[in-house]
Amino acid sequence: MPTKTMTLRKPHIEDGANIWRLIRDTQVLDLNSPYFYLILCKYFEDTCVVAEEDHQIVGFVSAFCHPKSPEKMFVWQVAVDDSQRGKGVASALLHELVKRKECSSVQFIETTISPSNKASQALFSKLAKNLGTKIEKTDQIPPEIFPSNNHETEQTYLIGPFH
Ligand code: 9YT
Repeated sequence: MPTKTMTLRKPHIEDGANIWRLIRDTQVLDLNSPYFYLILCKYFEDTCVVAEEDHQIVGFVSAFCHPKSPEKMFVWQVAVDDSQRGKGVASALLHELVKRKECSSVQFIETTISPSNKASQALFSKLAKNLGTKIEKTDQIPPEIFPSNNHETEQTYLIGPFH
């Protein structure tokens, strides 16, 4: 059996539909509109990473630099297909992002994670450790400001400084 190789690369607009399917199938992340993912791929490709195996998208991370504080990058969603669990794909996606030349002036990562998403909390704690920096909880986005009344709190985490 040949060993499958995974490619980590920037997304392009044609990936948007498959990224939308990947996010939908996680059943954990907030599914945005298909057009949202197309636009992310078209305009934010420098801060998004796709993991591809056998021409299938099996992982995705979306992020953007704060418009007013470009040294801070907001990591929006990290998604890995169920078939890839336990292989370190999410961690590889984040490390790929941090080492991009376009992200060389980034010193902090901000992200939000729901209290029930322990896997994502562990992922970002490990990232902070690997980058030799700290992770701390900052503000929260409370359930009552979402349009539906069944959204969990989004806890904000700040990782850094690094680089
Ligand atoms: C790091 C991450 O994937 N956070 C998810 C934030 C939010 N619940 C969403 O967009 O799914």
